[in-house]
Amino acid sequence: MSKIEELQAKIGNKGPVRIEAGLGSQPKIVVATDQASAEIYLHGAHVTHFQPRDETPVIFLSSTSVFDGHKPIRGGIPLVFPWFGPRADMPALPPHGFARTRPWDLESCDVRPDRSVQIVLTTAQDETTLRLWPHTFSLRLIVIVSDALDVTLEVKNTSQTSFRFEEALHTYLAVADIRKITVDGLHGSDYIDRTDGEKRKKEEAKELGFAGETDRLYLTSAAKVTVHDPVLRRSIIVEKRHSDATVVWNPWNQKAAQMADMGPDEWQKMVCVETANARTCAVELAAGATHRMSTRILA
Ligand code: TA6
Repeated sequence: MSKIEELQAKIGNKGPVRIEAGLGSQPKIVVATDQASAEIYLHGAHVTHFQPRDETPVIFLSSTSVFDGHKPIRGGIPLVFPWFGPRADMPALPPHGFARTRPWDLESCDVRPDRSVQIVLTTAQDETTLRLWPHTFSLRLIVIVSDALDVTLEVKNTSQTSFRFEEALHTYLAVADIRKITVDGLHGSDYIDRTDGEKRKKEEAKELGFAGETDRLYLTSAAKVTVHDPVLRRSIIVEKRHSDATVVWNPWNQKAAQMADMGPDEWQKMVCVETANARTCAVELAAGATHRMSTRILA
């Protein structure tokens, strides 16, 4: 039995949900309800598509992303765990940790009474992760597709001692033109400007606009963030729970040109608004304890 047949047999005949061979023949879960459509790859438990009915896609996916079951997917919602960006003490390790490059397992798939679909994916430590990070853990990604997209990353510490970790739902939102959008919900928050020597600053803009490379880690940002897109005449709302940090990122033309997996000029069509806990917001998790960080994305 192929992996795809095995997964299809596991979920059975679930009406709005099916398993398909995605790009690079990688298994993906396809959800199509009367409220929205969504796609999730098992590689990295990676949501690559979300589109409410009567809307254009809300999530951006690069047309040149690699789908080889090893490299991270470019676009969608990469999962960042257990460190954010390059690891401070070991910069040679994979940036953003290993959750986004792991093969995840399908735990369950349910159509709920309100016709939303809940998919749960899991992974845990193995020899590879223990070489990179010496802790045992289990992760669950809970995705609910309704007219909104709800994503929860659950981290359980299965070891005998506490550990500290960083995390992010590194969400690539689809926009018509990065130069025309504005982002609100960040005014007054302290941030680390990663394009300016990691200087600590305070967000003075009531509405953040974009005119060049932007890479900001907001450290006092638990409230919802809204992306206003006047060209598409829509606002994307990113609500957060148990997340004190928000990252806003666009590579702009020069950085994007160095990225082999970002399609030509596609940097103009995306903005990352990441629900996160990083740096001073990193999570300290006691032995046996569980932490859940969630985002709800609606347009
Ligand atoms: O979250 C923003 C960021 O850390 C940027 O610094 C940027 O490089 C980006 O993530 C993408 O990282 P990646 O490892 O996916 O190329």
